[in-house]
Amino acid sequence: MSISLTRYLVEEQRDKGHIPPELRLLLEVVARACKSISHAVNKGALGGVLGSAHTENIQGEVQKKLDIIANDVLIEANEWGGHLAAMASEEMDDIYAVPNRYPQGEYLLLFDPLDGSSNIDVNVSIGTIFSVLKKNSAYPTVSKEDFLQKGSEQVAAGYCVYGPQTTLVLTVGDGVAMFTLDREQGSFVLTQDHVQIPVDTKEFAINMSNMRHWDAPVKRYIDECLLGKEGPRAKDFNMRWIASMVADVHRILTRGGVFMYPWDKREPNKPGKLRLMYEANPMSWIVEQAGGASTNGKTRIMDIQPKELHERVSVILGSKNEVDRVTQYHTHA
Ligand code: P6P
Repeated sequence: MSISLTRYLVEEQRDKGHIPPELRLLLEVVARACKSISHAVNKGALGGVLGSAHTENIQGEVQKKLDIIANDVLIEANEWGGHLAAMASEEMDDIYAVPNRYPQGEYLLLFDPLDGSSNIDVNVSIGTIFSVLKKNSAYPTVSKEDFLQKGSEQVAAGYCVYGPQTTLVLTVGDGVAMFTLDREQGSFVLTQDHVQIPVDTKEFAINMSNMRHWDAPVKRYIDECLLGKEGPRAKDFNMRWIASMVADVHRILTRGGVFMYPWDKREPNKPGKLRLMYEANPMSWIVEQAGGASTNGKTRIMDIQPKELHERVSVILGSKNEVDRVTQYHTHA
């Protein structure tokens, strides 16, 4: 008997009391939006959705057509439901307050609507990452400051990877569950519950072309991996880099590994490339809920107090013993 996402969320709400009805309904809407995005992604060239939109986002990155389509799908699916006060997106400079014509809710939804978009045109897995916070202030209006909460304040986090399968991965604080899209039924079906990341691994994910720019602790860790059996680790390592965080993290959730996008000397005043609020925080909660760890090399990512909505962070996440080792190289250099 297969368990649908709806049934999983009803049981998390009704039987376990982990989430209130409003949050359950919000997550169902987000999942439906991911289904629509998956449909658009799967059309590819046939849907005229590939290529550049010839616009830039706040990150100064050229937006792909599908970046904007995915963003619009999430906004339009979520703005009328009455669950949200506002949304924030990698693709929008400022927050998007729910229009006055709709009821205001108590939740804040943050997302990277289509992460890994450099892979869209070459048919490599991409994904949507989302994070849910509660609007704590009692003021009727909502501001950017309402979003600036630590990752430890999240009430739900997830991603949807658009690959050979479309798989939604979710945590509401009761472990990590994976749901695969059954295209015939049009529904997400539970395919793995209580996901656990092996604490040890022989696989690392990093963009090796940046090696000459790395800080010493990162260089030490990767050099030791490359020395393999002959080196201090006394085992050979494998390397993967999909350049799509969602796909790399999904592999790590499935078979272990360590993912690293560390600070480097190319832009020394930037703490890293990845964004804290809607990439690192949701992925960190998922990884920790699956028994893994996630730091910026020195600090638990979910303990970082955000100062800006689009701030970046250095990310080391995955198999606990490897993340602990990389962190130790930074803190006990
Ligand atoms: P690079 C995608 O653009 C992204 O934000 C992450 O999904 C991915 O891990 C990283 O950037 C890839 O960066 O520098 O290797 O292209």
